[in-house]
Amino acid sequence: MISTLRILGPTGVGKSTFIRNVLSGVDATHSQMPDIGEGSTACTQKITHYVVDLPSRGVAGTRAGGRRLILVDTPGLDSHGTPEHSFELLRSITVWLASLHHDKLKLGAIIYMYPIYPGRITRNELAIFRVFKKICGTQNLARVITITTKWDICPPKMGDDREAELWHAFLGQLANKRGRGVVMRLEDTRESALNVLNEIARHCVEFESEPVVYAIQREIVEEGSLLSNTAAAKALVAALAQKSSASSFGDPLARMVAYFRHPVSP
Ligand SMILES: Nc1nc2c(ncn2[C@@H]2O[C@H](COP(=O)(O)OP(=O)(O)O)[C@@H](O)[C@H]2O)c(=O)[nH]1
Ligand SMILES: [Mg+2]
Repeated sequence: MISTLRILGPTGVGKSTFIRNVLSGVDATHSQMPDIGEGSTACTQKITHYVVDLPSRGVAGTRAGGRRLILVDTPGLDSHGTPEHSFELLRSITVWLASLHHDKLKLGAIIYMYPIYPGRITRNELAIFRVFKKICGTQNLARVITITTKWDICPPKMGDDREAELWHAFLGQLANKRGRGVVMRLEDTRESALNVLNEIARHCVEFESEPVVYAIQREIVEEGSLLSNTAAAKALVAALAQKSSASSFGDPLARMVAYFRHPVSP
């Protein structure tokens, strides 16, 4: 059984660190290891896949034994400075999700990582959450696994406040709906990475019989929308326009439409 896990989150949150800890915990012989960034430097420039074969007895006794997990490391949508990089990332995430749906393959889970430290959630991060929500569809957020990092450098009281703030800003809409969103705390250790992986694998098993159609899959594959007309693309344009001053950015929508017409490799 194969479960594909898409890992998203801002640059520097610890996506590559998590994958590295998982790989070294499950199989010490892995030749390909993700590079770790310094601070908030973007090390992950491209979407990269890592294959994790769980031992047949499972990890710490889950039913997920013998399962193959494919971890897809995805750079932050706001990582690289130029809007074209963000457009390209949205394009590749969309192509990937749309082709999965088109081929009737299921996505095990979407994992969103967020650093609990430092700082409060900024307007720009809220805008990026909005893009993410539009990719998923609000009704599917309960299926997203949210992982928080950097607890070791965060004062405990502040951590609890941030977690509540994150829940409210990101997953708050779930409270009145199905309320099944999962938020997990991750440390930069092999043990913590495997515990979290275990929970993720359990989640995949639990929801296997209830496949989800994410909003952008529906829009692109079922409704035949152009990427620039999707809700996620519109939210990304709004996020980027908010971040940059109007004069340096030009007309964001026109710039995105032009990019999607003639994409160039970033
Ligand atoms: N203090 C602390 N640092 C972390 C943690 N996770 C990752 N880092 C550091 O954060 C930086 C960025 O990590 P990286 O995995 O490259 O982030 P990515 O851009 O999301 O892939 C690196 O210096 C990591 O060592 C954590 O839980 N606590
Ligand atoms: Mg990385």
